Amino acid sequence: MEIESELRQALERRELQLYYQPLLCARDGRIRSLEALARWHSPALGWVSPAEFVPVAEESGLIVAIGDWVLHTACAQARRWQDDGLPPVRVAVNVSAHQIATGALPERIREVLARTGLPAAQLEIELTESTMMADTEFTSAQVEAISRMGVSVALDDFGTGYSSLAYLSRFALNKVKIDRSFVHKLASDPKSTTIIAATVGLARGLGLQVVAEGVETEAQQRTLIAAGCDALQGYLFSPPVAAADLSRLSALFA
Ligand code: G
Ligand code: G
Ligand code: NA
Ligand code: MN
Repeated sequence: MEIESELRQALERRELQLYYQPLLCARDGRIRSLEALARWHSPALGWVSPAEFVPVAEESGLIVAIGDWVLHTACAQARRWQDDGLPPVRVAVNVSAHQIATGALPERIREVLARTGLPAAQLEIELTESTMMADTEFTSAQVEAISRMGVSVALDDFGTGYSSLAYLSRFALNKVKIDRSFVHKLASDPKSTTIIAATVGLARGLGLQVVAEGVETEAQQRTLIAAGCDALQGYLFSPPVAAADLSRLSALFA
């Protein structure tokens, strides 16, 4: 398959890059964290969306090497921003079930933090419910080990998987990210408002932060802040941008 064979060489050819999307604090509008998102420009295929290449990377196992590159690149970048004089920001990286399954992720994170000099508190990993469903005992032990280092752990795309409620208490989580499908339906489906309000209440009760993803309108922003979300992420504030372009947002850094 063409995507797979091209992807195999993408890392060494330096075709991947990370974009960063800010999360704004609901209280003061400041940026305290950024999500790193992989982007791929292939000379043969042009821009390939992560919605296309991440699944291929998962099936082929390439996601382990790519995820490792993402982790190191994001931590090095977060460290560089701070060296450049920006207030400390946390960088969030998406972690695949395959990376957890290697059993080596806690040690890799420890190495990358040591090598880049980024404090553990400035790194967050994002896991999805489907990741948490795989071999739950093993996965929760791995997540626990990562959490004990002081790295923040977020449950991504919350509400799209199964048994969400069980995972909230079972894993060492700090944050839930409400999936953008709920945010998208806010205006048209009153049930979405109820689901979001209930999620915030539940998360609060468990001591978790709540982020809403996919915020595109001011009406959504108002509703989500009223519902008690701690931070908001979406095109309304900024799309994912290249590291160099973040300087335009620097006035918003906490
Ligand atoms: O950035 P975009 O919305 O196009 O991403 C599409 C999907 O690809 C999302 O589900 C996102 O989580 C995933 N994705 C983007 N970057 C990474 C990455 O570095 N690692 C993993 N595992 N998934 C990623
Ligand atoms: O699955 P995950 O939550 O990691 O996916 C994040 C993806 O969501 C990013 O690839 C980003 O491009 C996309 N995204 C970010 N903000 C918005 C938004 O406001 N609306 C929509 N539709 N997608 C968004
Ligand atoms: Na994510
Ligand atoms: Mn998400």
